[in-house]
Amino acid sequence: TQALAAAMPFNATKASEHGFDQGLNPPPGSSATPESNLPGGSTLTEKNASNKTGEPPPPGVNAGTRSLECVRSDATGQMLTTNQGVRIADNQNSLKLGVRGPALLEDFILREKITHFDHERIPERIVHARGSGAHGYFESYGPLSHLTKAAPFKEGGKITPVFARFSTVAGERGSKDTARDVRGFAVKFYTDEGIWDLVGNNMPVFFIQDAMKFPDLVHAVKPEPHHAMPQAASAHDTFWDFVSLMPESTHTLMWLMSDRAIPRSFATMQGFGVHTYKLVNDAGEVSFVKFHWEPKFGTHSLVWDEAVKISGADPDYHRRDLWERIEAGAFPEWELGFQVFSEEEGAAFSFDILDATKIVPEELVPVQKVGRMVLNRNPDNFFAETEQVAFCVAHVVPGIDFSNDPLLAGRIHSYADTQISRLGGPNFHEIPINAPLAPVHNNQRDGMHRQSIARGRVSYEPNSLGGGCPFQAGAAHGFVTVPEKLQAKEEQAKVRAKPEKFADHYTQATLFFDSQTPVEQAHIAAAFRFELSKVQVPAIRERMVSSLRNVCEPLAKRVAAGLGIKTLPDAMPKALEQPPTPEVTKSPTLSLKARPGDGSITARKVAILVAPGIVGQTALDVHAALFAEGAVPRFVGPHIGAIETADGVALEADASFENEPGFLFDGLVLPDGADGVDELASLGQAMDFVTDQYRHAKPIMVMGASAMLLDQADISVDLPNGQADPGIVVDDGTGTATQTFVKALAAHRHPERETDPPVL
Ligand code: HDE
Repeated sequence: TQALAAAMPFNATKASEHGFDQGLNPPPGSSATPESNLPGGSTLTEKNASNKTGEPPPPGVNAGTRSLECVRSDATGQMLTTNQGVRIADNQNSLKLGVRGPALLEDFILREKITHFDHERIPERIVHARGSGAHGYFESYGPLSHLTKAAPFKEGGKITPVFARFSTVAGERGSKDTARDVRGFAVKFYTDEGIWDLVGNNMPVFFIQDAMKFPDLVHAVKPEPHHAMPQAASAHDTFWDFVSLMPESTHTLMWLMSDRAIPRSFATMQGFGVHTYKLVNDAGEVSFVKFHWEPKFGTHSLVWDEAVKISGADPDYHRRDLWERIEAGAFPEWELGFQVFSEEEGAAFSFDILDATKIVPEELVPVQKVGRMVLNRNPDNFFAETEQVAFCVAHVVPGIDFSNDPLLAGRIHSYADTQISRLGGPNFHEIPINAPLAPVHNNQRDGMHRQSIARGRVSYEPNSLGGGCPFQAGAAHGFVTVPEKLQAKEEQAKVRAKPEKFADHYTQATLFFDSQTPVEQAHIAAAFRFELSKVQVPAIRERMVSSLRNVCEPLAKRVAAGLGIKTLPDAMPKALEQPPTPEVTKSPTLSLKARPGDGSITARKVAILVAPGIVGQTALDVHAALFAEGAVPRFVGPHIGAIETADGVALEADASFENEPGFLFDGLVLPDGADGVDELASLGQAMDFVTDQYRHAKPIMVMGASAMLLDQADISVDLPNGQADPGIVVDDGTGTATQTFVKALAAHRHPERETDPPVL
């Protein structure tokens, strides 16, 4: 190589022009090579020492944040400068001709500051504008080489850094977190072989079957164009007009009206890839796969009344929860599951695996757990990381490939395209949060905001001037699209049409409804009633009821009764009168009851009510016991700060009835001490606290004198059927109450007592 170099007429200081190894890197010390571009820079051995604290990292490895190190800035102890690095002497006054004179155009410091400010917003995402993200890692359980050659699954224990973002869909960037909506569940894997984005939702099905309908769906659900209302809500005419005319959306509507649409937190949601994807192994063998994320802490939801109240008291409820869990070290965690089936198996199913409005029931194809994801680091800067992260369905790595799902096809196009206007050009992959850890070399050049400085004069391929570099990786190393057998000749015509099984719009909607518990079914009926009652055009309400008659007659009747529709409209004509017989007619795993999680109370928020005159010691004891179990107990009183206790024990209220009302907590402890309890009983806000906890079916622990608070709130410790309410734990002094309460908290909610909504 040296000899060849010497023989060629080229500038010796630019050896890279000729692609010689030695020339690819600058001479030692002449510049810093970004660590992420070093060969082997993607082997993930580095400890994630926190730049914020300098402390060793929490358990887990997170090399994904490493490439962000070179762009993190910290102003501690630094002087203020312009963007050009010129120190600013006075940041209070613009430059004027005399103290009372006109401001001068010459003031480059003022103009730079204001100009930058004028442009500091970027367009929000068209959908999923409201969201929150965090860093973490994915750990593979075992080698999956028989299924896929994808880098994250190469060996057991393999760690791949990730960045995950959760979102609502319809609301704008500043809208509330607890809207009734689908939640986005997007994960960026910084794999050794490039970026893999798994851009999913917290529901396994979607409203439409073909990308052609996506702009219509989004226009229908977004605020209506004439008056820009309602914000972050599907309860309006245009949404229900559209979906009632699109029976393929019925299955997803059942999910949207279910408790899944009002999650308790991002950490307690399932996630789904939705589409069928392909896995490819080294031998080129293909399996079909559905991706599932299963939360360690269970799948839990809010009730509607609670969600409505929370949206007023804390619109950042989910964002705050995610942030606080991670800061507290109660790291959100999910297991990744694969449902794997062959092409032949898929072809034999009663539904089409290319139809995103269908699930593959777990009873038909079990979910195998292949690894876990832990989110263990909050971003340093929301804009730089969470806002600028760009997920793209087209980002796949060798070992993963697309199916022919027509909805997926549109997505493969849309995501990179939308970033061009949202992030200002085609170089968004260079923004640090989006940059792969794997090295990037190609002949793409220039464009707005280009960061990398491509060396040499070659930007084309084939070339000889660059020694042929960068060269094709070939099938052994590069991404190869799975070859697919051509269809039978008669199916090869170019058509705008759908396969026949796509026309079965109701079988799985019925499967979902029939698999829910009676309480969950009541919530679904109530949600339809609420949403449709907001629709002003009666014909739309009736059309929806006529469609529901194809799902479940009693559901249709219940919704109709809730809307004051006396005579049921005729059932909507079906596109497919005789759909294939489904493999399963009940799938218990679709109910939240089947997804309790690990039984822990990690990160559950518990309010311990306090007021002057309560017994301090027992309150502190419960606090300590709950804290030891991983919960987040808070003393909540008439005001924050010191509270005088009956036994003289020092106690500080963390929150007040007005700054953290009852519905923000997962459980409630009522204290002992007659004077304190009298005080609580006299306060409307304290009694609302108790009533909301009961009404929302949350656990309540009652100590000593507090029993009278239940009486005053007209709360029975028994259920209507006479059995003891398992969610109300009365401390009988035997010392077991706290443990019983912990179990009641782990169950999350006690719907046995629920009369809200009333059963029709
Ligand atoms: Fe998206 N979707 N989508 N989507 N989607 C976007 O991309 C789109 C669909 C999902 O946290 C946009 O960067 C089309 C299904 C998530 O940044 C946009 C179609 C699923 C996120 C877009 C769909 C999703 C998006 C807006 C039908 C679940 C947020 C901003 C053909 C599997 C990612 C952006 C984040 C975001 C297009 C349907 C999930 C406009 C065309 C189905 C989680 O490109």
